[in-house]
Amino acid sequence: MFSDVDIAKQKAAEEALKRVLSLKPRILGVGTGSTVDVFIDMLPRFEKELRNVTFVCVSLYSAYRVAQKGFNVSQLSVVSEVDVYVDGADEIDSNMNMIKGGGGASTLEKIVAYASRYKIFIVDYTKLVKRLGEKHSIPVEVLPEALNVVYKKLKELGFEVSIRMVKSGKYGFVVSDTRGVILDVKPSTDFDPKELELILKRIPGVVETGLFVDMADEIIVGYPDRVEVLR
Ligand code: ABF
Repeated sequence: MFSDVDIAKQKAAEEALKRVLSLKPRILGVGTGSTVDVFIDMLPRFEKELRNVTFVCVSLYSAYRVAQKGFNVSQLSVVSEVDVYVDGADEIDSNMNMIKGGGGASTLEKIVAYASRYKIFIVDYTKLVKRLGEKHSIPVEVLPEALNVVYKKLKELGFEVSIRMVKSGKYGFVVSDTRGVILDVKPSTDFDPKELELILKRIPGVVETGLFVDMADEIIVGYPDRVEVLR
């Protein structure tokens, strides 16, 4: 049985696929997460149209899944420009700013988004918020060597901070695909995403943050009975 949220994700992914086909990318960036998983599952339906597309993925997991379906996957390191990027998000505000990186991949997500000419984000309706930070902390990826320095600085700046831990199996820190440690930072209720991004990025050792400001060209919001496209 599919939940309303599952159906909403499917609707958003389907719409994104239509958009991708109409944009005819040569290089397609693919994000990660459960909504993107649905998108990846739909790719074989358009095997003919996508046969000559090169995929660049932000996680080993997505790269593995796209390759398993028989598509061409390239390393991000040999690509400097991406035509279209499709990814999910954790929260989206009314200005189309986002928190991403709940899955720990925000660094590669931001690099591929930055390199992409057209950026499409696909979410279900539960991701829309009035203010960023309502439901999620902001993931901040740090160099392992800088963990304590950055942690202390963030506390001094007044943030609530926690080191992301592996939730199942053995205890330990989550380590990203880019070998960073993730700090989850809870900001004050009232913050300007652009300013906060600058404050965080100014701390040496911070590799990237999950704040995506002015990044989206298009956000496809799935509902159980429709999609809405924000531009
Ligand atoms: C990626 O996957 C992340 O930036 C975000 O944290 C997450 C969204 O996942 P889901 O689609 O499972 O909600 O896009």
